[in-house]
Amino acid sequence: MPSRRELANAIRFLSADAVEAAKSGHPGMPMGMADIAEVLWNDFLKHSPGNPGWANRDRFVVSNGHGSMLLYSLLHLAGYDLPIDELKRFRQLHSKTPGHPEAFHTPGVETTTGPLGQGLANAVGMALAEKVLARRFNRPGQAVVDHHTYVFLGDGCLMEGISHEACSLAGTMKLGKLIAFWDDNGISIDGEVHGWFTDDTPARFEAYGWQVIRRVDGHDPEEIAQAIRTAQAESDRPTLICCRTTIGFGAPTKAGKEACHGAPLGKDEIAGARAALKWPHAPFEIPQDIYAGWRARDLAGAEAQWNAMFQAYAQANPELAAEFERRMRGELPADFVAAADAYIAKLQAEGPTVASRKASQMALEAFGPLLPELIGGSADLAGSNLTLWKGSKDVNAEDPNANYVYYGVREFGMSAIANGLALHGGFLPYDATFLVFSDYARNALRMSALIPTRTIHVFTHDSIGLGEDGPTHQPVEHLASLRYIPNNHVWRPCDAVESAVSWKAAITRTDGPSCLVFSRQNLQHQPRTVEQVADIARGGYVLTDPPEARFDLILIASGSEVELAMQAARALEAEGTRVRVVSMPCSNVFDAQPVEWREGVLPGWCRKRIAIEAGVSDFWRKYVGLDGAVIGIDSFGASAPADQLFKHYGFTVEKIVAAAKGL
Ligand SMILES: Cc1ncc(C[n+]2csc(CCOP(=O)(O)OP(=O)(O)O)c2C)c(N)n1
Ligand SMILES: [Mg+2]
Repeated sequence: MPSRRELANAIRFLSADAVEAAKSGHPGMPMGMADIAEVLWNDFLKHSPGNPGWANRDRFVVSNGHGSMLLYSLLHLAGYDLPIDELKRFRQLHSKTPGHPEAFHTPGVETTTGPLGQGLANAVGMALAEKVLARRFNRPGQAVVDHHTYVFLGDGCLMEGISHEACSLAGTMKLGKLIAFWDDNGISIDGEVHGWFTDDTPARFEAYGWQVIRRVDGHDPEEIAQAIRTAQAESDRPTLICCRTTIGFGAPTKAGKEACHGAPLGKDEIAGARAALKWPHAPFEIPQDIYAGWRARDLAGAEAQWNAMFQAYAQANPELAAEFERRMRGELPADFVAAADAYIAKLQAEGPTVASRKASQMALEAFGPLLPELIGGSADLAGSNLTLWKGSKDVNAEDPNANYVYYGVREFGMSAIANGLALHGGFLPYDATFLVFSDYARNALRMSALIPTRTIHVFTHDSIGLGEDGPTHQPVEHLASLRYIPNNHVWRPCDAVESAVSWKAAITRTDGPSCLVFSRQNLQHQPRTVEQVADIARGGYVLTDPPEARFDLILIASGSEVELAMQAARALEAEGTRVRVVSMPCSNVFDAQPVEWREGVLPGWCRKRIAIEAGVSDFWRKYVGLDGAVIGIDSFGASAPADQLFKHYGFTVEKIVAAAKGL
């Protein structure tokens, strides 16, 4: 039987040799954290290499994602479907081993990491998911949901502000099954961290309400194992294990130095490490006894035990078991779509004139009772975002149906935690803040689209229409910039009906996130035929046409500007101009429609077009072309009542009529 050090050295050399072959990558972290990973994976981690989607597996996140080769080595050695050839193709096009770990790309990778600190926040979301799901589904003697969330992190993750947001909340929420390993190696890219990172990290985490295990030798398997046992014994507080390590452990001249953080070691240095660590094997050659050592534990037994338990559980609680499986598969209840459509039809008939943020809350009231997987929250703006509905229950309360997180003022942490909730499975998360503060959450929004996760980001106070709070609170460039994130769907509905449709679209979407953008002020209901109600889901559709077949001009608008476009259309009609009005609640979805649809809505022969949106004008050029005009805002807003602001910035019937005449 190989020694623990030999098992860990397999990680070290797979990592260093893969980086060498790729001529790029990060050998230092995998060589430094190899001993910790070896103990965690071989003695503690509950997982199923042949069944990476096993619902009750421990979650393992590498938040310092530059150490991706550590994870790929672990997955390979433990027997996941990641052959050695994929490690040889580290960082190459279409390999299973991209530069940083990518979820849904490599079996066993739980989340996409690389942007430092965010994996840690995802892990907080996963631990929260475990806790809330356990309360809902576990029965005495049948802990269907009962696993840990382990996360590796580096100095960089701790320097990032998001680590404060996420870890502060994790302490408050008492996520006792979250266990974090700090790679305390004193090094980041620019060198020894004492010039830029001198926090008392253990004291900081104690202040958050965490259990902190100090001064663990990250190269001593016994100390590591003892720390993990102590961490597991704590049920209320998350645990931070502070592991002193040497970056690039084993490299003769580069160990302990930033030189091995993010560059190949080089031929001589690797040869020196082979000699120092007594690893005589050629690159990518792993002796059978090393593989055997990595696969010695009876993992299948634990999974079989769980399966047997789940079977008994399902017999005793068939509905609960079916519901658990449905939620973990991420499938909606069978009756959801029909119920949503009935609600939307009813709204169209009733025609309420409300703020779209209010319409959003109405949609939550209608859809929430149908969706136990819905888990909401807001960054301390519940009363403004209108994210609470009658069924909302604080996750901190001991309620089996808890479904609401008071995130506090932590936008970035919130959205990254929501992504973690989605990744864990069993939940459909929505989060919320003012649209202008989407910037604070920005990279987590990008990550929802990239991973991708089904996360719903609610943003209210969508324009100068929020009024007196002024330019700091008035988004201008945000709508366009969110639309530019690939795979992101940004909905800005014009009334209660479009609001409900955008909620339905976000809920039924399976391959990415949606941003739902709502107004503070009331928005007038728009009349529609049954067909037009169905058209909303296309992202852009004809809201009104002149009685004659032909029209002279197209007005395109979103959100609060749609009613203005309708008023302008009537004024233009009175003067003899025949106008089509296009409502464009989601340009991302519209752009993905077949050309026939897009051409049907915006026919090429009609070059007289005006787009109207209280945001930057450039975005709309692609729809109006050089012959058209855009009425937008290309400066910051101002503090004043909303109706005065709309006038001041030219959102008036007169301005639109004048623009039409100028085409
Ligand atoms: C948000 C973010 N900023 C910057 C980077 C670039 N970056 C990658 S690793 C790193 C240094 C991290 O230091 P540490 O976590 O101590 O890693 P170690 O060198 O110890 O492996 C930086 C700045 C990044 N990946 N993400
Ligand atoms: Mg470091």
